[in-house]
Amino acid sequence: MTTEVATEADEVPRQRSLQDIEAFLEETPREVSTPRPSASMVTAVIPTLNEKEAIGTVIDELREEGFNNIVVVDGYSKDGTSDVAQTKGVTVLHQVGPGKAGALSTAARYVDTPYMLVMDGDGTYPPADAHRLLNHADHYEEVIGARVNGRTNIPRVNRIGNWLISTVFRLIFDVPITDVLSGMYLVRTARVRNLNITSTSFDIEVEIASKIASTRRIAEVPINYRERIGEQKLRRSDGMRILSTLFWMGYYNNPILLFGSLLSLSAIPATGILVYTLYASTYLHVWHSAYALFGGMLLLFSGESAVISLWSLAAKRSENRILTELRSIREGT
Ligand SMILES: Nc1nc2c(ncn2[C@@H]2O[C@H](COP(=O)(O)OP(=O)(O)OP(=O)(O)O)[C@@H](O)[C@H]2O)c(=O)[nH]1
Ligand SMILES: [Mg+2]
Repeated sequence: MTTEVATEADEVPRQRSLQDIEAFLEETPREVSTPRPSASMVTAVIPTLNEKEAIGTVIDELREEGFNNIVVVDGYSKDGTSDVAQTKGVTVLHQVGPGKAGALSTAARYVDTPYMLVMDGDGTYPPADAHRLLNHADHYEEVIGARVNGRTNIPRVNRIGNWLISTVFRLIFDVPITDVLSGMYLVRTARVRNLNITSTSFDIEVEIASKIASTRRIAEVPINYRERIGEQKLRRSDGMRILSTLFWMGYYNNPILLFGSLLSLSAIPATGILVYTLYASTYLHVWHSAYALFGGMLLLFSGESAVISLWSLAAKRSENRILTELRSIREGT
């Protein structure tokens, strides 16, 4: 007799909503009443790629704030970053798997505290602000530090890209997150370990947040952002990769919304065809009945697609409200 074994691939988010509801209903009350974690329950995870200039200061500042569990996950830096980190007496790992995503997957397998505080090794995120994240750790699986003060330290192109991605993220997942690409966030280690991460680069933040957003246990608090020390590692091509990951996460979360929105874009060629037909009829005195029919049908089709995508958005939001309501009943709030 053969026994069917469910593989990780079987659990890809196709049935995510049902799984989330089941997971939610199975949550133990013990988890709900977890007190604010102390710094000893947190491991600061710092992914680094050639951050020799800043890493020493980042480690010192973390210790000053009481974070003594520190893991630097190095991406095989050539500038001696790992040597500097080792001299500071912290754990240094060398990542398995590509990009920043590989570094965080490696950390999740290693870390043995309940929480991971992820932050860049470039001196931009003040460790003092990490306490703000900890204050909310009992209610959420992920708390993001939203870069509210010092936004001018984010390069202009990144600021625009970040705004665009966060706006689309909010629309798809219906959670109040304004800085989904922030490099500083507190997350439950077990949750990251079980996420079945598929990102390979800077898209890791969007992947973690998307997967956690479906459980409604994600929040953000304002933090400060400082000038970067050393050279930026994020490239333009990373922006495209982040968008593509967001596209797939959106597809798994609400495919009707995604395809409905894309199909409703057919309103653009439809309008073009109809405007031309009108122009030809008025000024050239030629009537293109086939164009008029095709343009009209395309416009009708895009209108229907828009209605369907709005309907699916409303349905998803109702589902989210029910989940939130169930949670507050469970927590007695
Ligand atoms: N281990 C590892 N770390 C990486 C890799 N790529 C980037 N990092 C680190 O990830 C962190 C974020 O990279 P940054 O270049 O700061 O990217 P960013 O924060 O989006 O861009 P900035 O606005 O310039 O800070 C930094 O600490 C990098 O050193 C990688 O491939 N492996
Ligand atoms: Mg950075």
